[in-house]
Amino acid sequence: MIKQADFVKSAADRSGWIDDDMPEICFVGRSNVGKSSFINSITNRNKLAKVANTPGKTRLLNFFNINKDEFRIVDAPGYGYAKISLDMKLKFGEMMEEYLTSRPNLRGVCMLVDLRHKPTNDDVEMYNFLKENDIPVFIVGTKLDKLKRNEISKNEKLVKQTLLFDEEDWFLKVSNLNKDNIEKAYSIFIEMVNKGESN
Ligand SMILES: Nc1nc2c(ncn2[C@@H]2O[C@H](COP(=O)(O)OP(=O)(O)OP(=O)(O)O)[C@@H](O)[C@H]2O)c(=O)[nH]1
Ligand SMILES: [Mg+2]
Repeated sequence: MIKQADFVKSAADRSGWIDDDMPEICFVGRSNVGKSSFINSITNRNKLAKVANTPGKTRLLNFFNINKDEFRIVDAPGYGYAKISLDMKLKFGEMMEEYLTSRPNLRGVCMLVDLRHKPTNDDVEMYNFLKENDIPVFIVGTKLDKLKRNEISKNEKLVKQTLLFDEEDWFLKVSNLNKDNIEKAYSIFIEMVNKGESN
């Protein structure tokens, strides 16, 4: 269980990263997918990560210390928000690529997708990028509460097929609204942290 979560700092680039050996799990996902809500759900904190009404606002990596030095969560800006400038998009891509390809602390990525819809091209590109770089991925499908009973397994299949989901990765369907399956996330984070360490 996550008993303690503390915001450490924000970083715009490599100069802001923390210089130590603590394992990190980076959270990525399309704007508005429910990333901040999920971070708040798993940490049991209402306002740890801001639940923004304006999508695409965060342009920094935000570092959170979990359970007093067990591991860190790194919250990345949402991607795929149409209204940001091309310049911002390029800066975002550069920042993410630099972090995801050259951060020794990185043990895996927690990637959020909206269970209601087929993953977007941006989602597919992100997952491809992670797999090409041999990064373990934990796919979290959000907004489970919005699905009808008969849509649940159908939509899970569509998400997995569209992403070409790697069966070595992790997959969990959650609702941040009624907290369905939220309690299952922590043990997956720990598995990722431990698996990465033995590599
Ligand atoms: N019904 C339902 N709504 C959700 C769920 N998770 C998030 N939301 C809602 O979706 C909207 C976006 O949630 P955020 O957590 O701000 O999304 P985000 O991915 O952090 O968005 P950005 O920071 O803008 O990229 C908010 O209105 C949330 O209340 C969920 O599991 N179920
Ligand atoms: Mg957010």
